[in-house]
Amino acid sequence: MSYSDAKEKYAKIGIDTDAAMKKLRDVPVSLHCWQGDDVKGFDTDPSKPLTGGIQTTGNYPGRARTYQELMSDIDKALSLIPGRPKMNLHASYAIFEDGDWADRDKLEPRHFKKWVDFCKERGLGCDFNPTFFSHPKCDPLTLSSPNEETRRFWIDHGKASIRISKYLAEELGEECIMNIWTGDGLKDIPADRLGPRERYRDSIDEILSEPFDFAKVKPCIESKVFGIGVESYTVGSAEFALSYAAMNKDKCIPLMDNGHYHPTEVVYDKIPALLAFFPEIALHVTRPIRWDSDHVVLFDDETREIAREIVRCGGLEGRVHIALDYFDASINRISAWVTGYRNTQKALLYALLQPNDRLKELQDTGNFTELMVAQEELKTMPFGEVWDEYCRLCGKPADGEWFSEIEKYEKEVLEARV
Ligand code: RNT
Ligand code: ZN
Repeated sequence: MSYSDAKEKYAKIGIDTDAAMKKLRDVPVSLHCWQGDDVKGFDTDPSKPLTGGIQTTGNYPGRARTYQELMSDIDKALSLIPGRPKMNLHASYAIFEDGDWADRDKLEPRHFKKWVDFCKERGLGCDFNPTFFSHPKCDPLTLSSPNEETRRFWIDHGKASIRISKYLAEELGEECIMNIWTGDGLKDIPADRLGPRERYRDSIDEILSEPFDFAKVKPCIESKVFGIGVESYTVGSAEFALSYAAMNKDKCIPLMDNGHYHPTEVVYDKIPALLAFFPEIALHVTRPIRWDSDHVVLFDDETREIAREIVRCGGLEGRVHIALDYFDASINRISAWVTGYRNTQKALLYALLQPNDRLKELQDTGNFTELMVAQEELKTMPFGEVWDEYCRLCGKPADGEWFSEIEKYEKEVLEARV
């Protein structure tokens, strides 16, 4: 079957494949820099383990160790992904040269100048994340610490991050989503569950008192259920994060990571629940296996359903900010980036090729028999042809055409990193 045959088949159920592809090409999806180096960053000792309750597993050779290596790997990934990528940086990826090291509370926009140049040369926007983990001042609490000096240090880091996010947004001419996530929590049964949450709330209040234009910088609050080593109590729980965002709608938005809920909870159902109240929400798309394991995103039921809700709820019109968040150190890291990014694009394209108005009408008229038949038949539509055409339109390789590039890069570049 050719693309034109597929196009005709979709046209018969009222779908304009060209329009779907055109729409997807304008949707920003953030590529997370941290898949390239196992979330190590450049500001602390890379031999130290990650903290904050997150974990990378595996030791596949070729991890990027410097900003030059990381940028080169990102370039390789960018050459193999269709769509409209945007960078997503963590504060720990500040670039220090000539002894210009600064601790996290003292970071300045200039430490991200090289990233701005990188993004400008490639026409990319950039999102940002303060880094509240993997640092000697995690006691292990940060913004919720009872130690005032520690808490102050992290508030200052948050404020510095707002200034950096402003710089990124202004320089690159695209809004910067700035996500606040901490791994704050306790390993064992707490004696006080309220105190840390009140301090966390007050700390975010202070961070967001740093002036910024909400049209350019979008602070987010990301919740979590638990982390490794902090199994008994998470300060920034779902109720905490959502309540904070709901009470501060004029200056922040909620962020849902689909690895951060109990295993039978699904983020796709939470998307419309939140959109009934929030003008905008943000997502971290990941693949949790039994826990927040951050496996590479696949073209699986959960990802497809997330994409369907984004599309059906008008999320592509700027209401849902999409970012990837996973880190697998057990396979070629560039392939991990490319596979997850392409699958996210695939899921969005797949969602754009659904006759949503017709399906909704069947639901609203109580025609559940036909709704089931229609939804099932959609699954065998010739989606692959449209996907390949989309890759071609974006000037990127179709399926079956990109993996040899990864193998070549591994041989020529990654294997030399010893
Ligand atoms: C951790 C959160 C958080 C991080 C990144 C590195 O569980 O998902 O978003 O993964 O900030
Ligand atoms: Zn996340």
